[in-house]
Amino acid sequence: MLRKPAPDFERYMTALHCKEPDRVPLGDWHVDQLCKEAFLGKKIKTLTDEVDFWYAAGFDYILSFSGIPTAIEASGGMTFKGDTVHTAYQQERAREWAIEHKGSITNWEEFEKYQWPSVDDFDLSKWDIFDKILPKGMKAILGLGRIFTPVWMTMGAETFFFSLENNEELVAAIFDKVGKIQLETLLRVIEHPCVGGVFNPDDVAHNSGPMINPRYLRKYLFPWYKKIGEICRQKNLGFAYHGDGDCSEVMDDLINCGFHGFNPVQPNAMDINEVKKKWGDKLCLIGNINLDSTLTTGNPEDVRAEVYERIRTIGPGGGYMVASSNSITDYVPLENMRALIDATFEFGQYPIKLKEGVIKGKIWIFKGKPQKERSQAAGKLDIKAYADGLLSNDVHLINGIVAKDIETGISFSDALTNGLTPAMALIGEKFQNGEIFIPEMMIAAAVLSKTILKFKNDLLIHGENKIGTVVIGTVKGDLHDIGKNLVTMMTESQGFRVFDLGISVSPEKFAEAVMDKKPDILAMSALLTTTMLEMRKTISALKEAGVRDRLKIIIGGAPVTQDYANQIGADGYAYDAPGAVKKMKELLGI
Ligand code: B1M
Repeated sequence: MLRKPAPDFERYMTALHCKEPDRVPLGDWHVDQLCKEAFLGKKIKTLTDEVDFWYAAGFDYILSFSGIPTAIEASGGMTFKGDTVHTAYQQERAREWAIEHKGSITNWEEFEKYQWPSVDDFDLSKWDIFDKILPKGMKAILGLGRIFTPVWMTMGAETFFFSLENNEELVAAIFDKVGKIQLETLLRVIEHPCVGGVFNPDDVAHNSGPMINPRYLRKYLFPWYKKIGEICRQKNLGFAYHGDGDCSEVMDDLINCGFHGFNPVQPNAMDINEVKKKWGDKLCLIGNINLDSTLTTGNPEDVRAEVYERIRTIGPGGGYMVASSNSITDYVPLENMRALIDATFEFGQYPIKLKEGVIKGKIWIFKGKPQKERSQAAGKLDIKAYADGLLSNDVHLINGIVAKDIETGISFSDALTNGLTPAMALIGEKFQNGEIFIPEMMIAAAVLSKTILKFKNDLLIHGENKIGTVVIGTVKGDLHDIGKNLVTMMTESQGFRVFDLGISVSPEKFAEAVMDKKPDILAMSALLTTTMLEMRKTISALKEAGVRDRLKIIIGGAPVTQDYANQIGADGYAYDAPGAVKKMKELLGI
């Protein structure tokens, strides 16, 4: 659609202040380079080209980053390049990701040696250029504030989670370093008159809730956000937060930090109508146009209908911006991105008086989160004591409890089956209920593995073996591995032999591993809508190799559903790690 762009940063600020501007603004923070170039019909080589995109697309701002990048973007040593994957733009691309198990700082020695950047190391010259070239009405938003993400990525996810329990001072010291550098960058950049706001993308949650206990976020992270928030408020700058997943538990904290806006209200993790009711008078909601389905597997009519519906329900009264539920990725087709922009202009004029059901299309409606698996913690041993022992992160303590039971004549096999296993299931329930978080789950699973290792000889003496073999991996093109690692640890800790193929595993590699390791179960994890398709391809590869019927296949990951498992002919699906182990046992009749 041809329309004359008329950027007006006041429109953005009015929406951020939860009031009605002239129309609902666009609110995305990241648009993939391929999408921008396809939209413009030219390569983006200069800052002027970059500004051209944001202007032509109809944004009231340009968003650009300065400060410490995430480890994944940092220069030197921290990234892997993977297999190429398809995009929606007739191009293949290699994905990059942070090294999975070990980061650059895992101990004090590495901390001391680490070359921390100073604000003077950052090239901030682009802000001078933005001062000169931004079109009338347009402002720049500083993408900053990633503090949580660089901290955990610099340490590596597992080291970070374990360090919260074992080496909290090191975690605190890294937060302090990163926070200071980001704050100094903020102070330097906001001297530029072109800057109208600050945007802070720093995921702290996943589909089930916060990744770590919010008490750590309150101690180490939110004080930094608060400092940045206070500066933004003093200088009349907009301040918005991007956090995937279910952030319900920390929404009040975010408001208290001074954020005006919350993005992306991930549709399968939070119900935007509920979020609007609870926090909509204090936080402008930005996003919710579904990247899991509508924007990626839907067509332009679906996108148009979903934008209409969100503007109809969330737009009235102000405090809403249309945006994707994460970012415009290279697997969002151009026509769907265009549909999002066009529909925002078409339906977003205030006052909004849109009628229900006028625009037809397949739209996402929140129907509650999938049912969590319930397990029965039962047995003759003191399950609670076992669970407390596992959670204590003290291998000697739990070994002592098990040894005491063995002294009374119980075999280790019994202790494992009727004590440790249900204790781990109980811990799984606590995780599902949000009573404990990823670090505690990982620690308990690791302690259990060590305990099994300690008593392994006893198991061998009694002629027992692993209860089954599992090959697991994250599918091709997908680098997300925290959930997959959790499934691996839980599965191992429950007595399975697990071969973890890592991330970005191609169908061919899965098939080879199946022929080589002869597992009872193949477990695949995917976190992206586009990579989910690799699960179907893997099943086809197994069929071609003639080994599909030798094993059971289980799939999972944030966008995966039972329906999808049925569609592609997998034998099982699980919502989370405890559910995955339960499903594996069920499939093997254990
Ligand atoms: Co990404 N990311 N990310 N990301 N990221 C998601 C997954 C996303 C859902 C966020 C959103 O929509 N708002 C979205 C995907 C949307 C979609 O396509 N449907 C997304 C996107 C878009 C992207 C990029 C494209 C962003 C960009 O570049 N524009 C990019 C893609 C990179 C790539 O993979 N090629 C990207 C990058 C990244 C980081 C590198 C920054 C980082 C990953 C680092 C790493 O894993 N080493 C990251 C993170 C951290 C996330 C979120 C915030 C958290 C994921 C996580 O680790 N959760 C995520 C948002 C979210 O999940 N709501 C998001 C913790 C973990 C314990 O949960 O992995 O879900 P999860 O595992 C769960 C269950 O899913 C289940 O068990 C676990 C819990 O017990 N489970 C299984 C997992 N595997 C299973 C297997 C099973 C059974 C259950 O059986 C075999």
